[in-house]
Amino acid sequence: MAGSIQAPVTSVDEGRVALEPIQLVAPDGTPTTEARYRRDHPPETLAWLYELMAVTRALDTEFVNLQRQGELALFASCRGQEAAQIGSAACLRKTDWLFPQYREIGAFLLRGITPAQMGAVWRGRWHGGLGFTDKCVAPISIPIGTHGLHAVGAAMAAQRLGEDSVTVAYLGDGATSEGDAHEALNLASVYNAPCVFFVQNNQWAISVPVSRQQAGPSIAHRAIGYGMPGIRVDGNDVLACYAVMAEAADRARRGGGPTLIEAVTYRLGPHTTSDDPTRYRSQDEVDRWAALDPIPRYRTYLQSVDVWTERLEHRVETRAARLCAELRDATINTPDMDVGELFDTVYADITPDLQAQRDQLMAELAKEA
Ligand SMILES: Cc1ncc(C[n+]2csc(CCOP(=O)(O)OP(=O)(O)O)c2C)c(N)n1
Ligand SMILES: [Mg+2]
Repeated sequence: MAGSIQAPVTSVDEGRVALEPIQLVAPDGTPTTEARYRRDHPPETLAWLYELMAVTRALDTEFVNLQRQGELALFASCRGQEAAQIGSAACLRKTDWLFPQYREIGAFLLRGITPAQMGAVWRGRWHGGLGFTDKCVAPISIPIGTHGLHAVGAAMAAQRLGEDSVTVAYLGDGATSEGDAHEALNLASVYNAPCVFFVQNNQWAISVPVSRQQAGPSIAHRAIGYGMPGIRVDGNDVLACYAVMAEAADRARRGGGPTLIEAVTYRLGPHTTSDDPTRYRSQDEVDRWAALDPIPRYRTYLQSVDVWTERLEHRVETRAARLCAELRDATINTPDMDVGELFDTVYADITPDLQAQRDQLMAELAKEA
């Protein structure tokens, strides 16, 4: 009966989702005319964002080197996505929970997760991911899309505990095609959860282009159907990513519910070190996006506002070199942890089944020794 259908709790003006991404700094490093958001942060903040992006790039490169030298089986580079990751995480509080996919090295660095801790994940040590939660960062999620639901659950928990923290789910463009992502978005909007969905649309899900992920105008436009604000942002513009995330987090914190942000960016490297992207994308396309590299763009902007100095560059290079050395040393030289702990840390008291498995593994390892 049509008359009994209730109006939606939230109404979103469909015109709010603009196709043109929000941009505060143009690719040539000049400020745009966008006036809704601020770009006039204190010089220390502007310099800090640059430092984080540049150090992320350096660490990412060192990770790839370590993999190529046979020290890691696999690595997923975030080259090209530094602005999206740093901008989106830098405006949050340290108590806001991040739920990453697997490519968010920039966000990890920003949260103070050490290179050794990041390296342990990609080295495949059994304790890889431990220590992340101390920084309000969930362990990386290889099963695509599942962590969106965890982010919503954590947001709902914060809501019930009366905390004003926000959770952020980092999803890829490919992840938005997963049923879990739909469930997470729907649940968040129905429960008005303080959760921001930050989709890094890096144009590819392995070899599948974003055009095969959705038939609508954009990923952000799906927000209309969920009854939440959706916004497209230039994912290669760190100040724009900072601004739209700050706005969305503030809204969520004040009880205004979730937001779907689509950061339009590009994965400059292969999907992982096991991938050969020349089999599915053209060099022309890569070159076009390389010209939009977020780091030189932001450096040009900082030069124009007199924040970039030789001293800053030197500080960045020194820190990058130190952290890369830490990563290399920890990855290669950290002794393997006692594998027995894998069983001991599941429950407060080990169950008989686990004890039997532990004994069996230890006996087999003893035979090999
Ligand atoms: C549930 C699930 N299905 C398939 C895969 C295999 N897989 C790994 S990465 C990936 C693509 C993800 O693309 P996107 O979400 O765009 O993230 P990106 O890798 O581009 O950062 C797929 C399909 C997986 N890990 N989990
Ligand atoms: Mg992708």
